Amino acid sequence: NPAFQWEDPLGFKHLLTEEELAISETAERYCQEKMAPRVLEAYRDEHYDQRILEEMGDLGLLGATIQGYGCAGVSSVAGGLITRAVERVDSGYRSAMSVQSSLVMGPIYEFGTEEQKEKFLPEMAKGRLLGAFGLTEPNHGSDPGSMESVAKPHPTKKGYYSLSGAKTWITNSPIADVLLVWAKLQETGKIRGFLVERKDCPPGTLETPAIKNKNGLRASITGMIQLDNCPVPEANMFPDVEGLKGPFSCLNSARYGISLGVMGALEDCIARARTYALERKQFKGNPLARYQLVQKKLADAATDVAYGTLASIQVGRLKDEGKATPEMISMVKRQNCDAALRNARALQEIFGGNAVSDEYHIGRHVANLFVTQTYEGQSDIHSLILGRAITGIQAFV
Ligand code: TGC
Ligand code: FAD
Repeated sequence: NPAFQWEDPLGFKHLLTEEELAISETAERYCQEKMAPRVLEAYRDEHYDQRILEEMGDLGLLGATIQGYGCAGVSSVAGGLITRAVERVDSGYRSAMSVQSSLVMGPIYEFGTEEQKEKFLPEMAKGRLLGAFGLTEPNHGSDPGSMESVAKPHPTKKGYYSLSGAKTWITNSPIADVLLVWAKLQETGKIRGFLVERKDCPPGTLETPAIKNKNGLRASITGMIQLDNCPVPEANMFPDVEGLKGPFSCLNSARYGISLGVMGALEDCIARARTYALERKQFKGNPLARYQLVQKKLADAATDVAYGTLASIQVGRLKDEGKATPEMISMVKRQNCDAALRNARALQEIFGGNAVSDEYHIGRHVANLFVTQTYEGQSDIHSLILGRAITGIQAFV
């Protein structure tokens, strides 16, 4: 007789292949043994240990869905299981990895020239070159189509563009070696992607100041990208893709990864809240877990994890068959991020005053999950993407 597993209530593991199970186990083991012991200090100090990316590279966890160029070539579901394992420890660690894998390696693989792929992908897969993705600007977040960053032919350097503009809230930017910057070509007004290599930028043309004192995602580094007539060789522009579908195609993979990642964070909240509720006693020596209101919080969260995980597995399978639409990805990104934040906030109550101590970890997850609901399309923006698809009416403007 099968027994109910509270860690996997609807048995999603039965849907995984042997290879996906093995990848998930490798990622979980690494994350719990090597990442988890670092996270408290990293979060307190707002410090990202760059060796993490190299360690992940050694295990083949970076750009894992890419075929060739030193990458593992696994399924989208396996890629999502990696983000789930990383985000079980911390959303900031997952963020640093998602940007590297989905938002920089992904577009180089999808849109880059053969030279760009060979130059960047193998080193990025090893975690020796770090990437950042610059789309959001100080005046344009949800509406990146209105961006002001501009690229024009360089006035003195033949074969170069000159990039000017500012990007903000950019994960990894202060420490990135290669910054994928989306800017409008002055001559056409169309958005194009440029690979800006920090080592080649003359002094004063590229600045990447950190945004300090964040109250979420403190274990990842976030900053700005400021470009002042920065020369970038034409060979570093993606040759063919133009318009918003360039950056948005990469976002499809990253948003998919987040949909499973946040399930990992919520699973960690459930496990910690369950342990706490079983140990903490109030009113005549009863454990908190004895009380119905506490049990409902755990039941709600376990149900949302089970449903959210199954939905993401389904979308991942369709993605690999070329049958997933961007709206499906909006649906699982929005639903799982909202559910993770809502349930994490409810589970936080179980810890009473101890929730305020970072050593119980739940407050860190809650602060992080607010960010996951905001970046890569805030949840209300995904509602409008879905509403447009349902009604045929555009409600953004
Ligand atoms: P819209 O008219 O909808 O689309 C313009 C063109 O883009 C195409 N497109 C897509 N293509 C592929 N996949 C998608 N998901 C796509 N969404 C749109 C579309 O087909 C069209 O192509 P074409 O050929 O007809 O020109 O454009 P809009 O300006 O009306 O867009 C509105 C909206 C709200 C959908 C869009 O702007 C949006 O999604 N806003 C949210 C912004 C966002 O997600 N920013 C993410 C920044 S990166 C980030 O947060 C990284 S955090 C990483 C981490 O740390 O983990
Ligand atoms: P706004 O666009 O100003 O929106 C504010 C609020 O208004 C939101 O709730 C939004 O839903 C709502 N709103 C906006 N327009 C509408 C509308 N038409 N109808 C209804 N409601 C609306 N960006 C990158 O490019 N690269 C990165 O690596 C990256 N990393 C990030 C890391 C962190 C820690 C954070 C916090 C953000 C990061 N971002 C990154 C930026 C992120 O994508 C944006 O913050 C996000 O897209 C929202 O943009 P905004 O902050 O400008 O909010």
